[in-house]
Amino acid sequence: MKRVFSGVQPSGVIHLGNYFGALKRFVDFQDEHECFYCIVDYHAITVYQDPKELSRQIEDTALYFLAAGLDPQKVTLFVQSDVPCHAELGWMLQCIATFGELSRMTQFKEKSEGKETVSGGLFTYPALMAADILLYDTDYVPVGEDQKQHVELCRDLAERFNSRYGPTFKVPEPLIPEYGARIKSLQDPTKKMSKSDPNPLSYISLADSKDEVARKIRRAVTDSGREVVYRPDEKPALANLLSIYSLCVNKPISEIEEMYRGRGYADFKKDLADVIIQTLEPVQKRYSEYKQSGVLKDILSNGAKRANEVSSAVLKRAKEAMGLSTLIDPVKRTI
Ligand code: AQP
Repeated sequence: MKRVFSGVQPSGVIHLGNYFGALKRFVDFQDEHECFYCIVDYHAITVYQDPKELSRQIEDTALYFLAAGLDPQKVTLFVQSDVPCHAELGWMLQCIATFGELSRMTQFKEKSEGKETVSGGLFTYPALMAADILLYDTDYVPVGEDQKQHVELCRDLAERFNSRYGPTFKVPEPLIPEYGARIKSLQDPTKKMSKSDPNPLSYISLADSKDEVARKIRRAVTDSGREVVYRPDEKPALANLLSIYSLCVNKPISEIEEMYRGRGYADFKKDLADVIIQTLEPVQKRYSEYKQSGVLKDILSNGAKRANEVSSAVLKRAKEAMGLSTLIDPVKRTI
């Protein structure tokens, strides 16, 4: 079976972009691939997180993974900081990555822009992300478009390591979806929908109530005119809303344009709110069921155990290749 790895940061409420760009797709792999899905809490702390909020968000993110339809019997679901190999290989790969290539990461440029202070972790986190992926001999990494550059860096680091120290890592492939790879902010279609956006009107969270969804869609920016047509260059805000509609009902955009021919934005937006609500309903129901069941701790403990077994064997391989000490066996964690 081919291996799949991907992660989500517990840096805020999971939104429709994370759902269509990541979570929903994760489910599609679980029957025919060996999947490792990770809540990447070390990534989240590259910017300040309130400790209480962070531990709540770790739990919440894990619950949304399950609520999206992941079966804990089929996939390995775990929290990054429970598996020490991630931080260890992350450091080793920071020593392989160059200052120049880390400086070129557009996400670093975007997240550091205008900030008075920026953590070292925010700069080096793509090396940690590369470690996350390489530790599982991953074949495929399903991600949204914003993460493509980081997966490409991961490939470069794996190839550089292999050519310097001998074949050690499998070189993974990013899997970017044709649709849903970049859902935009509802308030500014030049920006992606993002968890850490301070304006909650910019995103639909998976936890939003029916009223909140309806209000956010009503307030979503649209472009001039009243024709419901998909023209991303001319009408980027409307194109984004049409993409969301199409993902919710799983129909091509052309069919939706046809449905709204001769009708205005108001009709379209009202129906869009309804299809989003219908998409969220089963997810929210499963979320509550999992939350009440109290099984999460066991699922994450089992996941950490399995992730630790697999990743420690790969870490050992990498330490040996580099000539680092392996007196403390990364698999057994004892001498
Ligand atoms: N707007 C988006 N459209 C499609 N896919 C998206 N993803 C994120 N935003 C969109 C995909 O969701 C997965 C998890 O993302 P992440 O938690 O690693 O962080 P991110 O990419 O930085 O997403 P956010 O929501 O913008 O978080 P913050 O605000 O904390 O940085 C990834 O596969 C990502 O591609």
